[in-house]
Amino acid sequence: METKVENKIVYTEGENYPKEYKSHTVSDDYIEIESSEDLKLRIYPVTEHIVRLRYSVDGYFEADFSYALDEKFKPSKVTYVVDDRGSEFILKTSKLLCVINKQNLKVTFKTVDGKILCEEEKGFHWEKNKDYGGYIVQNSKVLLEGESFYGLGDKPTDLNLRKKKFTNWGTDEYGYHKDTDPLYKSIPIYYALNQNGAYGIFFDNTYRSHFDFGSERENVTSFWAQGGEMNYYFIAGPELMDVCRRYTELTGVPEMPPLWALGYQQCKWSYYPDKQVLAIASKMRELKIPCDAIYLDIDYMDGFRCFTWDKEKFPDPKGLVDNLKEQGFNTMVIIDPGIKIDKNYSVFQEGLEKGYFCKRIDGHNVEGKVWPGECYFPDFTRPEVREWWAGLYKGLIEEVGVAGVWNDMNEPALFEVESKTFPLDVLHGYEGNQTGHRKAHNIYGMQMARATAEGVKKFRNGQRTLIITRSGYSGLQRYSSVWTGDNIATFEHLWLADVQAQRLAISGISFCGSDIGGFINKPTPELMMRWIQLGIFHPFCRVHSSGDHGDQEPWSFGDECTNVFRKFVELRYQLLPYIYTTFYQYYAESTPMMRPLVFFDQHDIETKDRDHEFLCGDHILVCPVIKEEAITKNVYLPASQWYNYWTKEKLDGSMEHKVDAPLDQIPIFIKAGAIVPLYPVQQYVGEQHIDTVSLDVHYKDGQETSYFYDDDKNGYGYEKGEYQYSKFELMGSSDQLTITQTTQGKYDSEIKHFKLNLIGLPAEIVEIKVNDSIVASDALIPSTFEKITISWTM
Ligand code: MIG
Repeated sequence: METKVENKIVYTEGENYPKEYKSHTVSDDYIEIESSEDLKLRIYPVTEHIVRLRYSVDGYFEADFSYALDEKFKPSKVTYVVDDRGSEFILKTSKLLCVINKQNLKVTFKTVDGKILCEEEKGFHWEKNKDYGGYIVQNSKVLLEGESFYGLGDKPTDLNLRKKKFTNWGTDEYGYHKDTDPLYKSIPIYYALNQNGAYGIFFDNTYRSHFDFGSERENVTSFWAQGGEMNYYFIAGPELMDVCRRYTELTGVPEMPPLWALGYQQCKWSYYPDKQVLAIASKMRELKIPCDAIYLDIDYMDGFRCFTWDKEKFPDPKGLVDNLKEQGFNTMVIIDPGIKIDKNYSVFQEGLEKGYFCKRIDGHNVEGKVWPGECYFPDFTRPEVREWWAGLYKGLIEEVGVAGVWNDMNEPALFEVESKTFPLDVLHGYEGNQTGHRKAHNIYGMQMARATAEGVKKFRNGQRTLIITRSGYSGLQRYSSVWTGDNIATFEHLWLADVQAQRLAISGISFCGSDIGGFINKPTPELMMRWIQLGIFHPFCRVHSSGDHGDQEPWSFGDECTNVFRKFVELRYQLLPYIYTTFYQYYAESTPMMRPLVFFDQHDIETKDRDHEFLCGDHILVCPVIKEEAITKNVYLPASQWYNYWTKEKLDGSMEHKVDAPLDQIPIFIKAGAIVPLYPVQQYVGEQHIDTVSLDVHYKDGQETSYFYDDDKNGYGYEKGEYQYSKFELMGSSDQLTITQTTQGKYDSEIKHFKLNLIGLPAEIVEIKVNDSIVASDALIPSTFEKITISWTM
């Protein structure tokens, strides 16, 4: 049998299957089952909801190491039972059953009340890999009637993955389009939803891997990899949101970003010289388009040598960065992995002397052409190399004052070779478990981002930073935010940006965004307006473009666009406390910041294939307009009641509505009962001393919970409890509305007042009481109230 792999044909000897059960042992951590041909299956109950399965074909398990798992994740002590039922074993936790058929070791996952979540078709099987040694490890499951699938990171396609097939192999895809595969990132978590609930499968294998959701065979879902172990986590729901939280707990969350990193960011390939950067900055301020960061792409460097400056274009980097800082702009710079081969370049010299570059199997450094010309590439899978790399940031961060770093080309991408990346015989240290590029390729980018994050943080003097990466593997979110790479200025790409961001968020990577307006080609003014309207609801909000088609600043598309652009960026700045709170929930509770409708209500079958609308945080439903010339939109509102953000009209959920969507609006709905915290508009974070936050209170006949998080927005005190996390319980009836507040944390917030903005009350207010004293209806409310009562008569 031949399988096309990497860039040649791999020869295998056909499929093999486990034979019948021979023996088993049960230990605290796992049950190990051996079959008659020495195959071993270990099942680890990781938590009550998660079991991990590992198979060894030859009876020998590799060292147990994963870059994906968060060090902070501690498996809980699971008390599990193994029931020997003669023809099968049943492994039980309090939330999940795992049934192993003794005849063929096939595994069925069930809910505790015995409903099938996932059943094996061929189950685990393998083929010998005659070219590389080892095995092609495979697993196939029965695809259930009506089952839908989600996840897999940045795949540019419909939200529901049913009937599609994918490969994970980090690839630089300039100008990708719908269904291009593979793409930059490799995030092997998928979700399945069927009549009996939802579950997730995290296939923690970094080799080139594949997922098929009924594409090759209609009734089969399978995943396989070109090497390594069959090693996966089965994550029980029953709710998709719970599966997502559990996956995110396994693979981790980022630190809190500085609040400015949630502001609007301006980028282009490239702004230079320094005067141009300053001109862009002053134009932002002059036109009053709020902005917090400006990016320097590769041209700031001296001949694309990382950690250097082009002396002509940027004679005084510190002067420039300081100047920008005074105007409220943070400077971000790009750093690529390729180090120019140049004996007069100290980074190259040092890397070479210390043997830090990736070597091929015969001992030569791997050489590849990228922007600087021929380069060598640091092996970021070695801790000492990461430490060295981290140290290289001293100049940029500590001396020049750069605020954060953008890592690009870290698939790793190479020019002029068919594979677009390293040859497969490159070796990697892999934390002391030396291995080849086949295994290390997909994690190279995330280890670069990790080294970068560690370095930048070290030189930030206790201030938070922003890191952004193009490539990475599961768990990359612990180190960095991401963007979706080289997209194109078309309406189809606007939709892709929408879906990719939702997909990334449910794949553990909430801190994401697209190049607003499109990287390649110039957007029409209409497309630019529609894109910023979506972009402000993505946690990472940046305009970027390739620069070879003219300008892409907000004012480059005529006055109408400038004004609409400003309007939406202003909305973003008003929403900052809401988005920051949502980020905190991601950080503290592992919830995705964006939720596809099916993650909001999986019991509503209408949501299964909807991929335009999504929830941003708990309460804001965003329905971007992604069709050219559309001025209305059919939106599906899930169960609940929703306020049209623009008209304040209240609409029923569980149905479609046709709503207006003129060029200066996109449909946005706020969940009834929600309390949304808002800032005044600022030109940049910290421009104003804000002591009053507005609360948009949306009346509901019933109960709803909202949150508001605050801390110092730039330091690490929050890790020690210096934050304020307020919970608002709203309770509405036909004649009154009460809001109670409880607060966690010990931060003395500068927010002293709330200003209530009451939306949708059934009648005119008669009285407002704060903690039992009557106040004027427009009074500022102390930010530490216990209870507010608003009453009226019908
Ligand atoms: O080969 O640094 O995706 O955002 O502007 C192109 C130049 C390299 C690709 C990135 C893009 C960036 C560009 N880079």
